[in-house]
Amino acid sequence: ASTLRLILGDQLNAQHSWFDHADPEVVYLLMEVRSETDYVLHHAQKILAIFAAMRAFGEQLRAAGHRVRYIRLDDPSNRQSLVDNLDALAAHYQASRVEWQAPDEWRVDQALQQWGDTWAQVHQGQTAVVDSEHFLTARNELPRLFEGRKQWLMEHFYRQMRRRFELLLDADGKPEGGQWNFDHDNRKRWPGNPPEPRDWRQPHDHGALWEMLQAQGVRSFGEPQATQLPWPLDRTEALQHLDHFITTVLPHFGDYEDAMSSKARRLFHSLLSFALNVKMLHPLEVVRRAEEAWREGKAPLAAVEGFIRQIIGWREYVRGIYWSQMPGYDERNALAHRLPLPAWFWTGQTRMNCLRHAIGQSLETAHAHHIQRLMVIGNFALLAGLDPKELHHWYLGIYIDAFEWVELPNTLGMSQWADGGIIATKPYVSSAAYIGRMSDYCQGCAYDPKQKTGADACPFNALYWDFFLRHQSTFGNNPRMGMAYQQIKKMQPDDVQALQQRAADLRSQLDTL
Ligand code: FAD
Ligand code: DLZ
Ligand code: SF4
Repeated sequence: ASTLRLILGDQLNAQHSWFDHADPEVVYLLMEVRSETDYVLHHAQKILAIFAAMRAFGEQLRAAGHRVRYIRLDDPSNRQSLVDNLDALAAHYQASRVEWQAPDEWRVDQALQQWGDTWAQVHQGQTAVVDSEHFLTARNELPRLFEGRKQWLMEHFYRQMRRRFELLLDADGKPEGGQWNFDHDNRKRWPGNPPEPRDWRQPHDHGALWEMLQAQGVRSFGEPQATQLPWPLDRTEALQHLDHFITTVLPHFGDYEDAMSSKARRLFHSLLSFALNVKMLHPLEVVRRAEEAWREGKAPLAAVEGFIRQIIGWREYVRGIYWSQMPGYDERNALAHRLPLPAWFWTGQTRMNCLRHAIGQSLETAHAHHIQRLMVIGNFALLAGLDPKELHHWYLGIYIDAFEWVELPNTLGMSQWADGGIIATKPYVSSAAYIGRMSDYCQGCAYDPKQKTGADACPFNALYWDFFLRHQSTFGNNPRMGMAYQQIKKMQPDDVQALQQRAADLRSQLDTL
């Protein structure tokens, strides 16, 4: 009788206590399966990077003396689903016990629980779900942390995390620098200087893996970059990335956190989301490194605080939202938006320069930074009224770091307000003015950011005003949106009508923009 331990593709945590010592009775299982490649159309780099990292992880476990059964996608014994393979492997190894780490996705969590219940009953075996030892908060902790509060504000959560982990606190337990949040310092446009750091990532050749995926008929989209895959594929590489980010990039992270540029895709972002989300890096080691850089005078407080907030604040908070709202969160559509995604979401071929860059870059690199995701792509989708579930599937597929626990609350909640305002107290929408302020996109655009109506007018402008008009019954009394409605009140009826007409024209021909 032996114990099987399943390791999912986003559970590549070499620090996990499972691996503290090698036990010949324990067989670790990793499997490349169609049920995971096919639940959404993935970016090619995402499948390649996950498989390559899983393979490297399996090898490293073996080298450390563990027993590993690694099922490749084209292995003839592969039944192509996690649970069907578990059935076969449990029989093969005559397992008396099967264990897995709590999955981060509701779908997989359910599937494994159901499988485990049946298997344990039929075979008188034991199952156990253990912690993934990655996150800073427990899955179901959020409702308790917000007990008695009407609005579940991230900022409230974040301050509790700062205290709990004693991050950026002075000797009296007060926030360093006298305030919790330095966001107002972090909204600069990037003037082209300091120069964007060179791409510090090490390219990997996974041409053979790509050929296998194609031979097996695995569908994907985006540039595979199979022979120069740039993502960190094991913990050693991930630590090198972290090191590079902390020493050379972090000092500028804050200033240009919200900036966008057609000349610099990464700007001063960390590109650590993949390594974090597949658990090669622990969130606490990342933020402690950032804090240390500040204490040593190597990075300004505003940059360090902003970076730490993304990880111990937003990242943990959205995970808590996910588990408090699932199942059913992915069905929410508070604004009843139903338009299909325009075809250029899959090609980047649009004359709107901001979207051409943000989507084109996403297709090429499987990455876009936060403001591109939120204030260009998400903003357009919300203004145009695209179907939030369709959009959710697009985001879940395209980004290297996209796993449902983090992608869904960001897309459906933060960016589309489709949850009715659980995450975002007001919708993240803007006209061309914001994009023009934070980027150089408008300068190279076929549309005129100053015009609201007319064939050359920037589509964001009419769609922006039309959004407020269409959703007046929902937002008209929201004090945080009062300004927009005040401005609408001052408009001439003819102007309002022209805006609505322009918006209707745009929404009827999104494919052609
Ligand atoms: P940096 O800007 O360097 O930030 C550092 C780290 O902070 C990130 O690696 C990430 O772990 C964390 N972080 C920052 N913002 C968020 C956030 N809003 N939520 C959770 N963690 C955050 N992030 C994902 O990891 N996976 C997703 O699928 C994902 N989908 C998104 C969809 C939309 C519509 C939006 C608006 C945001 C989404 N984000 C997602 C958040 C954010 O855009 C990415 O984490 C970030 O761009 C990753 O690049 P980076 O590592 O260079 O981040
Ligand atoms: C994303 C992904 C892909 C494409 N393929 C696999 C796979 O073949 N095997 C696997 O174990 N995990 C894969 N993953 C990651 C899973 O989808 C992820 O573990 C679940 O969504 C739970 O978060
Ligand atoms: Fe985007 Fe409008 Fe600016 Fe063009 S003018 S880049 S469409 S915001």
